Amino acid sequence: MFCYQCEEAAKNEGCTVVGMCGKPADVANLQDMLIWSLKGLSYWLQKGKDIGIVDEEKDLYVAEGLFSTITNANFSAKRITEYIEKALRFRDEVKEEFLRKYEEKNGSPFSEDVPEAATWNKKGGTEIYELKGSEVGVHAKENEDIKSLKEFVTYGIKGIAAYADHAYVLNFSNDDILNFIEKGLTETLRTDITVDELISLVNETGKIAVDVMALLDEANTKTYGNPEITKVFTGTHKAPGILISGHDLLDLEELLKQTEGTGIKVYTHGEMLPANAYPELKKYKHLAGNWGGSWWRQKEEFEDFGGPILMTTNCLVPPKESYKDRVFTTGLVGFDDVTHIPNRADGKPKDFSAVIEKAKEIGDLPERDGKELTIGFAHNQIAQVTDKVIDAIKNGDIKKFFVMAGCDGRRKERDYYTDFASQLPKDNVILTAGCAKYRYNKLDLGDIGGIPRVLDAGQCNDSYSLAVTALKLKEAFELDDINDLPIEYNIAWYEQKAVTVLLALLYLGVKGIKLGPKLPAFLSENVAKVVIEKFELSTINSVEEDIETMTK
Ligand code: FSO
Ligand code: SF4
Repeated sequence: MFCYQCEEAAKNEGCTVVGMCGKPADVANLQDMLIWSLKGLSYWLQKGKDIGIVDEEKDLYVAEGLFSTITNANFSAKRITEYIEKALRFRDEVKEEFLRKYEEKNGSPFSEDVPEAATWNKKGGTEIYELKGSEVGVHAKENEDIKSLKEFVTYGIKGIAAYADHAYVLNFSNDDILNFIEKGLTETLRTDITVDELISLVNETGKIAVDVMALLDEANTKTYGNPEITKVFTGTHKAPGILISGHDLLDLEELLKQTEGTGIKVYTHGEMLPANAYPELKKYKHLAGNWGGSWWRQKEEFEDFGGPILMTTNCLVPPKESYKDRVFTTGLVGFDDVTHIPNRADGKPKDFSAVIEKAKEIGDLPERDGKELTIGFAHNQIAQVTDKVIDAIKNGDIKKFFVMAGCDGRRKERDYYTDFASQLPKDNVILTAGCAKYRYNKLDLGDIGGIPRVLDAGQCNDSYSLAVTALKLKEAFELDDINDLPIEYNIAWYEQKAVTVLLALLYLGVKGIKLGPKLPAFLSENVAKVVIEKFELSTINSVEEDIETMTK
């Protein structure tokens, strides 16, 4: 195996024996094989589109397959093998249809050279797939910079795929986005692609990243209303309870409907916290609050919670035996020997009765207190106080905004973000989104004239909200350049959705971003140099140094 897609890559080079995330070598190789198979499928889907063949089910499958390879989503060799087989089956179906129609149309058979991923066909199951995956994965022989740029695009596309899938389940889709996913993947199969072509593909990935976050924002707000300022309880009540984690709001809504009137309370964990601010979700009174912090604390927090836990998307840590029987996965999440709730079928909701039964069987959770969190500062809510914000900036009450969006992670060096937030002079406001917030959202950082000093816009995709806020301020101050605003960016990354968010910000022209705790291992020296120079990107130093330079 070789994997360097996340911030935890061993020695900041890559995991080679087992993932620091717990991903075993066989699963890593199978995921590489799945990505390669999806590239082959994309190749034929793109060819098909050229002659008018459209297959929405297969378009969406490319996104779903990619989503399953995001860090901490799926650790099951069995499930990934099934996904590979489906990808290969879909690939061959679309290929046959294309070849037939092409010949009908042109009077002669299709005769272009095709990449190996589009034709490879060796029966034999998991072992053969693992072997092939180890050949076609990241360490395949290729120029370092080309490889780096191809992976940069692929990881950005993985995040796009995840966000597109979230929007799709809420019935919001955009063909251009799904088309770009396939185009981008197909481009990475080219052996003659140049560095310049790949750099423009990276840029285009950033554009589509903005589009997909806008689509998901529309999907979430049209389905569940605009988030509103909400105070969230962080303890537990004396009643049976279910903890739900991940990013999928539809799973939460269906769980809330199925638990209504049962006496069971539902609590959010990690990236599900922002759900508490949506009117159409908070109307369920048994959506009782949030338990715990960000994903990496789950071993202790799931243990302590006591009730069943439903994982709807990535950010699963291999569960401990002590609570494994209380963990349920759904969607693209997978772990062997953990109960999986199947997908919706025939237009019916998912059936969460197994989770509900578990909560009843366990019975009451203890009554526990917890600090209240204030959330819900998405762009619509901030727009309502724009005048107040502008006045506060003009009269010097607010000196700067610090966008501290992104991910949290388990390494000690991330204490930097807690220290940065607590030492930041009191005339600065933090704008956050994603699970990075758990490093400072329980600190008492106060407010500036009623504006809290930590404004939480939501999940990592709601970084879009922060970009909208920045663009609105740019307009209000009649500025030509977004970089002239009193906004600094100190972003933390962990996995591929954060790569997508970063690409979106770069596409929007944001310069001078600090990315930490360190730069991605997948950026080769030359590629890192280009990104650093072109976008004035840098990584973090000491808290004191960074506060001094950034508050100037
Ligand atoms: Fe965090 Fe995990 Fe949302 Fe990521 S929960 S680390 S960027 O998946 O997706 O923010
Ligand atoms: Fe290593 Fe991250 Fe890949 Fe897991 S996802 S194997 S921690 S680089």
